[in-house]
Order: sequence, then C-alpha cells, then structure tokens
Amino acid sequence: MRIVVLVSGSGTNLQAVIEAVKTGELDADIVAVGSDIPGCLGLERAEGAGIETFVVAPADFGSRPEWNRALQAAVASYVPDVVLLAGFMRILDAEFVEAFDGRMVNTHPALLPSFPGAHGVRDALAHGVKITGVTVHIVDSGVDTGPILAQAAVPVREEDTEEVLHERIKVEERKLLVQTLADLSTRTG
Ligand code: 3YE
Repeated sequence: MRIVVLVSGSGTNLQAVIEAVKTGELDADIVAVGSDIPGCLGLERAEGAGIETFVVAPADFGSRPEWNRALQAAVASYVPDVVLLAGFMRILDAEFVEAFDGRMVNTHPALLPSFPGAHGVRDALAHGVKITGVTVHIVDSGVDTGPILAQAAVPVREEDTEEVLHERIKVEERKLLVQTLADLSTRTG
C-alpha cells in the first residue's frame, strides 16, 4: 500500500505512521510527504526519515482552484493507494476528492458528526460534553462529513483545558490511525 501523507503542522500523526511502518506493525510505504506550509515540522520529520517531500503553497498560485489542481497533480505523481491527511489544515475541492475517491483518509479530534471543522476540541469543551474522542474517516467533498472508518472515545475531565484534552485525544488518535491504516492495508493488499 503506497501512502502519500499531507501535513500542515508538527506531524505527530505522521511520526506515528513512520514508526509503525518501521516496526512492521503497518505494511505500507510512505512514498512522499507533502505540505501547504514550507518548512513545517512535519516536513522535517519526513526528511529525517529519508522520505521524499514536496510543498505546494497557496501563496504561489493565483487562485484556490489552481492551487488545488497543482496539489492534486503532485499527489497523483506518486500514484498512491491512500492519501492521508495528517494534521493537514486545508479544505480540498470536489475535483481533488473525486480524483482519490474513497482512498483519502482524515483524522478529526472529536466524535463526528459532532464538532466538525478546525476547532473540534475547543468546540466540544465549550459545549460541555463529558465524552469526546477521535474519528478516522474517508474524505468527501464536505468538511469532516465522509464515511466513518473508526472512532475512539476520550472522557473529558473537569479540569481540562483545550490543550490538555487535545494531548489525551492525540494519544488515542495515533493508535487509532495506525490500526485503521493497517486494516486498510490488509484489504488493499
Ligand atoms: N477537505 C475535504 N473534506 C474533508 N480537509 C480536511 C478534512 C476534509 C478536507 O473532510 N473536502 C480549516 C479546515 C478544517 C480551514 O478553514 N482552512 C482554511 C485555510 C486556513 C488557513 O488559511 O490556513 C481553508 O480554506 O482550507 C483537513 C482538515 C480541515 C480542517
């Protein structure tokens, strides 16, 4: 299973996947790591692991559709079986989603369909839920609306701040992501 990973930030999910491939827990090849953010820590982690990287930055394009097409072409050039959004923070247009239909995976730090969008942890905390968690799902043309592959629950504690809660969610997120990819690789071959 060939995986292209897209990151915008620190790449902790990416790191978990890199390690799972290394230990053999996940039978897959990370063929490239791409980003919209030049120099982000996720790219550095990839380089540190000897993985090819690419950057397609919106600032270098005249319009959003042009950027989307360029990113799509860059990803497609690696002929991935799976495209993993690992802390990638951009919405991809319908054309992009169609090109990798049903093969693009995202993780979201809440129990979807509750609290979609950029601030899932903050929104869940503000709502006062007692249990939140993490969702691994297929990307469709909506935001965080695609078919759910797996979920794990994380109890909210009285004293939780967004940061502290997010850290506990991330621990579950890394495990669930690796498990889900391993399941996919068994099915994809
Ligand atoms: N794209 C589609 N479907 C999905 N991208 C992600 C999930 C997902 C997806 O399920 N089609 C934050 C988006 C939420 C946001 O508003 N981003 C802005 C840019 C922010 C900036 O300027 O840095 C935007 O316009 O994309 C990944 C997670 C998306 C998170």
